[in-house]
Amino acid sequence: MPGKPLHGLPHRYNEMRTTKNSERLFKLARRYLPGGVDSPVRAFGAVESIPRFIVEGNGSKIRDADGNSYIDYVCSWGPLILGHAERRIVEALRHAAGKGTSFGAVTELETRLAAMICKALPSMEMVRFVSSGTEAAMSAIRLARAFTGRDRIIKFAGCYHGHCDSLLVSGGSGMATLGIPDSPGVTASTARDTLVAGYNDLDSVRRLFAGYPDSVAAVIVEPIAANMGLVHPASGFLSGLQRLARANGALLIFDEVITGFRVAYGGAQQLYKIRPDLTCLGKIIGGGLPVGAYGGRRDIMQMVAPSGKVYQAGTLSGNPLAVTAGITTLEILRDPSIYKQLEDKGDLLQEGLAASACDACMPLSIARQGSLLTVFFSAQAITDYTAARSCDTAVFGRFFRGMLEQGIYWPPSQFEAAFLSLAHSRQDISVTVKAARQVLKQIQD
Ligand code: KE4
Repeated sequence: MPGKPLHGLPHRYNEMRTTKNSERLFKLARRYLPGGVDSPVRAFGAVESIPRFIVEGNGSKIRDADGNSYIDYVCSWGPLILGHAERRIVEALRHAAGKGTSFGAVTELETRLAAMICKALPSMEMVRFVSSGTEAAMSAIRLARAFTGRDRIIKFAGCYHGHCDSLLVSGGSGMATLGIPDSPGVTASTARDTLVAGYNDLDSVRRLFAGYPDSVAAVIVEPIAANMGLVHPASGFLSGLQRLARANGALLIFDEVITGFRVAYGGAQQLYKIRPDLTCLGKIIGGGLPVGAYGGRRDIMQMVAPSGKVYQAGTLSGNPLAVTAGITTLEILRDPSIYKQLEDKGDLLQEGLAASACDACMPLSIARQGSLLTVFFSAQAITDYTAARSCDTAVFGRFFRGMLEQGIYWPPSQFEAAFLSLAHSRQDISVTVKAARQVLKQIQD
């Protein structure tokens, strides 16, 4: 209820949660912001619910404008691996802000964060900071085209790399197709330079290279996909991509905006021992403030202006506050015990959710990598976008709304991943599992 202390957990079950302030604020927001939001998924359209207007976060909890508190499994879509308002990050920001918020000039901070990233991900011999994952992917694509002198890109159905035109493209029917615009405003000519393959389908990639010889600049892939829900690469998929790219004179780009520093300090490329030519980063490296980055082989990165001719720029690139939050976050993540703690939390949640599904006789398929997890409402294992789209999104919507009622803020889409943070306690996970058991049983009754 209003004014309920943020830490006022455990939740009282079945308590009616008023949403009148969120409804009022959403109505007002829709007057000024398209759909009332600044990013579509926040509108809760996929789950037919009123978006909760959040006023505060602390640790694993968030509180909305009606005073309802929730255990948060969105965590700002990944950046908050240490939880909300982490004390050391807030203190570092407070100190940095007192010295100015932006200079549009070089600072030693950017070099420090770049050096930390290059040490964590050795494939990244040089780095350029931007302000979002979209900018990182967009710039990496431009650079790959310049380096190879080729126009075409191969991406994968179900993978998302931000909203730049070249990558807002989906496959036609079936796989290994010419791209079609995923949004009005993306021109057919732009989409024609993007080829779409099937995730975990190396043959579809072979067919595209054979069908468009000497014209593919790069293959861009989420090494562990998390935008169709979490889908692991099949054994040999990533190494196969690397072989095919090299054999055809194309670059391999890992989009690690989600997986970077999430699944391991060295990202998915550390787990799978693959050295991509370029990598995109975001989210965690900004500690909750706007940062993206792209980087990779020195011979490629030297082409970026002003050392080379590939133009890319940004008023707030390498912003001192954002970089301070990133440095502080990565310094904390350097403690190797942290990824074991995150693994244990993820395992506890996965076990509990699987048991709840079993108790409720609800066929679910749960995919997890460390603190990244998706509950698929499907009895089959999800290995690609076609399988992901077969999930029962209506039942997912009921699950989401039921969990929200129970004070669990689950990602509002079947095709997103849930994020645990270091701040999620065993108590949080126990409350979450109990809520899931109750909600899944209600759905089945
Ligand atoms: P941003 O431009 O949103 O910072 O990053 C784009 C991006 C690039 N690459 C990957 C693998 C990504 O997942 C993203 C963005 N992730 C989504 C969540 N799946 C952001 C949430 C949103 O769009 O509001």
